[in-house]
Amino acid sequence: MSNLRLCIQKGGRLSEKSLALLNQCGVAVANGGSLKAEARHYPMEVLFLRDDDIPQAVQDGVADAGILGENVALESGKDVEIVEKLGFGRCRLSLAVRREESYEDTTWFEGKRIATTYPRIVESYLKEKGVSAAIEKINGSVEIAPSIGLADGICDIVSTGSTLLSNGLKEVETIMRSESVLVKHKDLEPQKAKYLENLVFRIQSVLRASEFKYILLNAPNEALEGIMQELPGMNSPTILPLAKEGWSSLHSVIREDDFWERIGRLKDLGAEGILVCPIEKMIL
Ligand code: PRT
Ligand code: ZN
Repeated sequence: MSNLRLCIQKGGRLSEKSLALLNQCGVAVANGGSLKAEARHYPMEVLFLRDDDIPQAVQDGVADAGILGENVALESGKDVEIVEKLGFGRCRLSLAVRREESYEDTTWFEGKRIATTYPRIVESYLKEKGVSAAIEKINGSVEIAPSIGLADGICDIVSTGSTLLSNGLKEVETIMRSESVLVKHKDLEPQKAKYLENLVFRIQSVLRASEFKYILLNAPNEALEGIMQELPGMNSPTILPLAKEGWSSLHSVIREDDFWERIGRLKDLGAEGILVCPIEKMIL
């Protein structure tokens, strides 16, 4: 029976986090610098490739699945299916021009030259906006193109914005937001599809867990109803009586994103002794 073949980026920004995610899923992979590694505890082998080569490998069935930036998957134009967004490697693909330009809207780019590593994405964006500009494909150091007279503007990945800033550029349009994604071959054989499905199930449990915290608190019984309104939880909270007469302990889960606001309200409602713990896996 053949194992699942997953390719991940070799030695780039996404490599470590891809391996860490697999590890959290109980799949141990040694990154010993070789091109291929057998996973331990899972019927899978991992190929280490340049991110640009992953879409082709997955399309052609050289690999069954891959982890890469959504921007690279889209730019490749290859026929692969996005299975899951993975929440790391977040960035945006943006247009930028010299800081001193007075920019109002995309018509600024009419008849101009744009340097980018993402010609397909830029072309389809300009088409949608009805702007015609010359696209110069370059493979690295896109941010210096305007200062050396190679282009009027650029389209590149932006994360903090400090690369643009230190090259005298300003971000003027966001074309897309991107994060790492799991992609798969369009037509996997049944056994491999099962292995991948199981891996996706584990990934989802890990990702979901990172969005929530486990919360335990004590409260007087008469405050419980109000507190429960604040804690929708996974289902309904667990309530256990405390040795102290008229008091209970309540256990539930709470979303990470509005965590501090809710904690404030819980205290106002009479909650005491609040404990908050990370959740490692969350299976619904
Ligand atoms: O060798 P290989 O071809 O595999 O790698 P690569 O050099 O093509 O890609 P790599 O490892 O740099 O990035 C892999 C993926 O990480 C990208 O395709 C994005 O999906 C994602 N990602 C997230 C980023 C960034 N953040 C990022 N900040 N990719 C690149 N950058 C670069 C950007 O090109 C620019 O030079 O960082 C600079 C901007 O960062 P700020 O923080 O200054 O705005
Ligand atoms: Zn690359």
